[in-house]
Amino acid sequence: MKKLPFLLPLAFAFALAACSGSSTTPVDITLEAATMKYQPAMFEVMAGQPVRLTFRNNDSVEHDFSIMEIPMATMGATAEPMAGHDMGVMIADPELHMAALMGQTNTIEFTPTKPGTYEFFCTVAGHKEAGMVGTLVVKSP
Ligand SMILES: [Cu+2]
Repeated sequence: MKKLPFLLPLAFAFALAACSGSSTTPVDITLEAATMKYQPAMFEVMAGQPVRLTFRNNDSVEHDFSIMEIPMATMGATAEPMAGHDMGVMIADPELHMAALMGQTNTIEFTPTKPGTYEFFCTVAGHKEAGMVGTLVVKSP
């Protein structure tokens, strides 16, 4: 039992995996991008509730959905990268990220764990400044 401290992080990782693998059905949220805006620009989810977020890009340029920091049951949820997607100059990688080329749709699943207000935005150069920014509200269950 002297090796227990070494095993603890492992047990913690398994516990997290067990949580994210729960049978809770994810809530479906659809977010659209058009004319340099997110629609809706604000949406609410519950802490601990798995979210399946669908991002539909109806614009004529590529866009993405990014949150720099958000506590999640699964670390760093990132959708499959899309060829040709350019995140521009970023200081750090966003913890939650998915891109969609023009006319395409992408999906990401994550489980927020901490109630709060989180800013989401598009990392493509100039897009956030042009209005591609919104708010994700995580409510207490
Ligand atoms: Cu954009």
